[in-house]
Amino acid sequence: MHNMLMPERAEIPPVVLSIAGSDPSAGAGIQADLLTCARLGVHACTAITALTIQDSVNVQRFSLVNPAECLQQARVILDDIPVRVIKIGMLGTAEMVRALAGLLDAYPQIPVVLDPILAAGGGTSLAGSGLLEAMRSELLPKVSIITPNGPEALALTGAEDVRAAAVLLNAQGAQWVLLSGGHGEGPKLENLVFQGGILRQTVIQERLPHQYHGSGCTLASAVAAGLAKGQAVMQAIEAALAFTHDALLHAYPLGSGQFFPNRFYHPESSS
Ligand code: PXL
Repeated sequence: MHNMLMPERAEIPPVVLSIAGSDPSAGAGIQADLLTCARLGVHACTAITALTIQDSVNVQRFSLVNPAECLQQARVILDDIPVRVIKIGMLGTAEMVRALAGLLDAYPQIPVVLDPILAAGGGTSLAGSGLLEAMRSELLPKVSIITPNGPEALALTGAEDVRAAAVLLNAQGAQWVLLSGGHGEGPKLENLVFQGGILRQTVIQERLPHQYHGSGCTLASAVAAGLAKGQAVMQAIEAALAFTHDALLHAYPLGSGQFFPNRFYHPESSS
């Protein structure tokens, strides 16, 4: 019998698995990943690593999900659903990193996009002791694209400038480094793409005036969504930078703090 609830030919979107923390304001975290992927036509499955308690100003506190339970969330999805890309956000502790590194070993064919979250936009640390070292030694060798901002790249490598940091991240195993330029100064920002220790692309953008909540999550998710749709790495990176810039250009204030990226903005429907 014809099933009235199923379209004749179901359009099946590509799937990203987002492993990240929950942000109740939906500016950052797993909610940002869901919104970004949805807007880009990608189905995001989720495995939650942490529950944060935060508003538009800052994270007040957070509690971590037990790593074994986080892994189970991911494993049942990976065993049932054809995940094209794994996107990783807030991990919180070295234990979570180690658990996840073990999981990734079982799925070596799935590309991994890592947004190395160390702190909330408002400054609160989201990194437990040993997190940096565990990320460096256990996670970087399994990463296809890492998307640090300047401070994250410096903290992860101990380098004194961001270009040297990107080269080190490649050397430590991350195949591609998308170093976002939002934390610098001046009217223009420089996003740099490194592969094999070599600068492959520079994308200059206008610096926008506000503080934004979840710009990094939006960027990394958009990269993951592009890869899931079959784009080549450089194409996915350039499209993600453009998408994030548009979302920030049209960002809106909701609370008293940072602006929220506008992931509903459609250029064609804006006139
Ligand atoms: O924007 C970084 C970030 C990522 N993930 C979660 C967060 C934040 C910032 O607050 O709360 C869950």
